[in-house]
Amino acid sequence: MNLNTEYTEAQREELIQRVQMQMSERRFQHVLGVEKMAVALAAKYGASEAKASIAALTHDYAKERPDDEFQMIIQRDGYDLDLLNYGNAIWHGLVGASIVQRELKINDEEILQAIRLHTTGAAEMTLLDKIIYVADYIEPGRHFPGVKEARDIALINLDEAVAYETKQTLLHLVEQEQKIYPKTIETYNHWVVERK
Ligand code: DGI
Ligand code: FE
Ligand code: FE
Repeated sequence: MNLNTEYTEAQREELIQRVQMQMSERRFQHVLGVEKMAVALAAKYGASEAKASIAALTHDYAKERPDDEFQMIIQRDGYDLDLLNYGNAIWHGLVGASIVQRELKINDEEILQAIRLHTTGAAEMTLLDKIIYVADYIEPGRHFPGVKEARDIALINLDEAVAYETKQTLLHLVEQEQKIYPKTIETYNHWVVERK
């Protein structure tokens, strides 16, 4: 994907087809929902709609890859080996971005970073990072307690939406007694505690 040229409808269609081949119909519909939300948020908050579209369409590209593929890449490419103590939830974005880069030839660093951070967030996030993080949470196909509140906040204040989602996600993970990835805690400390 060469972003020096325009992002044409034909390129978008080709990307959609390649993404669709990688996942279940259900997940593909989620991805289309995230794209719709991300483009709307980009228009509202003044980000590149093309980059929002591409990052949204590719954010879960690697989610259905087997664990051993991620484990191999983590060891081969010099990632922090502590990552091996986590699973697909953490790997599919953080490591998945390198699969997107290699297979789809998407080299735009802003897009790749938004993919990397889409699950955990980070203390430092660009406008595009926030848009993908929030769009993933509030896309029209999501149904869970609190999603309406998250949608309402996202229309008013994007940073507030990042904080709300981060707190809800952490509450959910603790409730389920899931292992918390350190970056998820950094996101919480920055956006929920320090930003106040
Ligand atoms: O890929 P999606 O389902 O569209 O959404 P996602 O990438 O935001 O989240 C995937 C899962 O990861 C979701 O169930 C929440 C979970 N998650 C987020 N932060 C952490 C986490 N799971 C663990 N174990 N630890 C985390 O820090
Ligand atoms: Fe994801
Ligand atoms: Fe997603």
